[in-house]
Amino acid sequence: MVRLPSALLFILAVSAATSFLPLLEAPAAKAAATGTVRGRVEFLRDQAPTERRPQVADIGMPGRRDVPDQRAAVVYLESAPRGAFEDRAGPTVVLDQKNENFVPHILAITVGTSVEFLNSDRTYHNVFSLSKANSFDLGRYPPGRAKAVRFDHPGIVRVFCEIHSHMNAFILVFAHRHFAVTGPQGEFRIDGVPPGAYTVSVWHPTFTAKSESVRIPEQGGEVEVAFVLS
Ligand SMILES: [Cu+2]
Repeated sequence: MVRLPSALLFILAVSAATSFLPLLEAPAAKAAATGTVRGRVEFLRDQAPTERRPQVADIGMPGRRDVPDQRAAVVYLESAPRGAFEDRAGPTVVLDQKNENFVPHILAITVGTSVEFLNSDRTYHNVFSLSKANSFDLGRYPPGRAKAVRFDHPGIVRVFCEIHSHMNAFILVFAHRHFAVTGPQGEFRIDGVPPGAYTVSVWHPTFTAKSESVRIPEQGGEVEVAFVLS
């Protein structure tokens, strides 16, 4: 028979004893329990030729960055859980203008966020929006300058440039923070969701919106959702 060192025997004895006391650990674990809604957004059909994504081999090649990201979608919870409205910090995010494109093409923010429209081009731009809740017109401004707009109302804000008709972007303004813009592979992740039942929806500029029901269990954990847009 293998002889165990006495120190190891002691550890085994302690762990055996504590395993009969699960109640001691439960409160701490329960207080921190939130869940994650994660998954992927895929597309059933191809989009316009402009959807071509930059490849690693293209880095440094001219013209490639002029293609806006046509695959980006926004995934969000339809109804916000309790506590979702408490942290309106009013941050600032940058929406760049590069090679006569808005970068990113799709931006998702919370109400109270200021968006700085930076001009990184060598030409003038004139950013404006006719959206009902958040209309603005920044006028013409030169390279290197930035002008900011604070978005105080939830909704979808379509953004254009008065000088370059092909320039457009979308800003989704949410009344809560439970949303995510999809990554390069269509992946998304919404963290910090309290236990409960939710409707999770996906929005894309040209594809039909979709919704799924999810439930974050009491003990927290990850829930996976797959969207296929057509
Ligand atoms: Cu422009």
